[in-house]
Amino acid sequence: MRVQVAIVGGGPAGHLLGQQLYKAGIDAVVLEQRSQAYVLGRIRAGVLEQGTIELLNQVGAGARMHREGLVHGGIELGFNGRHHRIDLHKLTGGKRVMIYGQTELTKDLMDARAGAGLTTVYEAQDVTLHDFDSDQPSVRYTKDGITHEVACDFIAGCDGYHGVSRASVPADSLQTFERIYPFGWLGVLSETPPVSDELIYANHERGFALCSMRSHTRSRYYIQCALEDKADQWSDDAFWDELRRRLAPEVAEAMVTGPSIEKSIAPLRSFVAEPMRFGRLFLAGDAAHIVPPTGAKGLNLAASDVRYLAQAFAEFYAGSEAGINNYSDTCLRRVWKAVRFSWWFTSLMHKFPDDTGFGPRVQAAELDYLIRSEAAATSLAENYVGLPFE
Ligand code: FAS
Ligand code: PHB
Repeated sequence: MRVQVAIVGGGPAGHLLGQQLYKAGIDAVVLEQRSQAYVLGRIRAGVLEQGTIELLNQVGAGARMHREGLVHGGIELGFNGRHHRIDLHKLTGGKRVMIYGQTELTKDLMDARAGAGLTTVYEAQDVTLHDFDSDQPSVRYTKDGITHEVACDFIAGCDGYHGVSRASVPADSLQTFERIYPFGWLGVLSETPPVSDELIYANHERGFALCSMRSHTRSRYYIQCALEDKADQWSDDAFWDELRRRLAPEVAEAMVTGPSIEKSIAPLRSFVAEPMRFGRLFLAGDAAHIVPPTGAKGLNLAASDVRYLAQAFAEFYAGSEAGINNYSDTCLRRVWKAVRFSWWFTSLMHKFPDDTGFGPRVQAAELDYLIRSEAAATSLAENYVGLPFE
């Protein structure tokens, strides 16, 4: 097989890149190690920035998002037994975010790709990358016991944190930066009406809690948990009790509980690999960076990476190498701002095990500053809705 771009990884980054390239008349193949059902079974992100929404519109995969997604103009900060609304819409001159599950977004992109008759190879095993330091790179994979080779002009490494793409780069060509947080998030999905119209981020002495949703009938809740916790150690009742302990009384009182339809623990880390380009190999999304989900940036950063990458490939085929040469620096300027915001919001809202009285006092001061200063609230708001693209 020969294509212009071989995309490794069929998550949101891979499929969003694939759809943009299709619209630009650039042929590509998506190679995904898991089955389509497995990819769609992973419950992950829920908040889309304006820029991500616009990309889905541009590639013709936004119709169901606009029908079923929930547009939010604010978030709530909970602390000291009360909630305070941050008016995102007012503070950012009219911007909002969309609540629409990553699973749904990925399904819409997969359906759009299949509808256009484009090739995604699911259950592509033993993917290996070759000669990306030359102008004739290739990718090999095994499917049903047969080894296939894809000759291409470019390889897009959209295969996430544990993927093969970043792992294929010689260690001395890569610099990584990491911060591991001493806690995780225990997440529950339930067919229960959300407790609030908007998301509630709660700072509590027992730990962080987040009230989110997927629709008017399906809720997504998280509580900070110990790194050594296992999801199956937490009964549904234990989860609901702990969640309610961390919320204002009137919210806890109003909480509709029910059986969990998904329960999982995600570790929290900040991670950046630099640069994001190695010859004809370009990293995008979680393959290049990871942020703690507090700031709802992971999925949106993947979208902004592939927005720049699709533009860069289109410019290359139109005769300019400026886009591919600037890709890594352009992405990293935006990535580090999102890494900073996610680190700041995580540091503000979580209980740190080794914290003496100093840490919680500084958190309390920052929260008090946020609800009293329009400048402080504006900084949170403009980062949360997504900073402008360069
Ligand atoms: P993904 O990891 O989504 O996709 C990579 C794809 O590549 C996967 O389908 C994988 O199977 C495939 N792959 C891996 N290795 C391969 C190989 N060798 N060959 C072929 N294919 C390969 N973000 C938020 O904003 N909010 C959240 O609440 C949130 N929760 C998260 C919870 C968890 C457990 C995780 C892991 C991430 C979470 N994220 C969250 C971040 C998440 O949404 C990512 O940012 C988003 O999935 C990034 O998309 P991709 O870069 O496409 O990576
Ligand atoms: C979610 O709904 O999964 C979600 C929302 C906001 C976040 C993280 C996760 O910051």
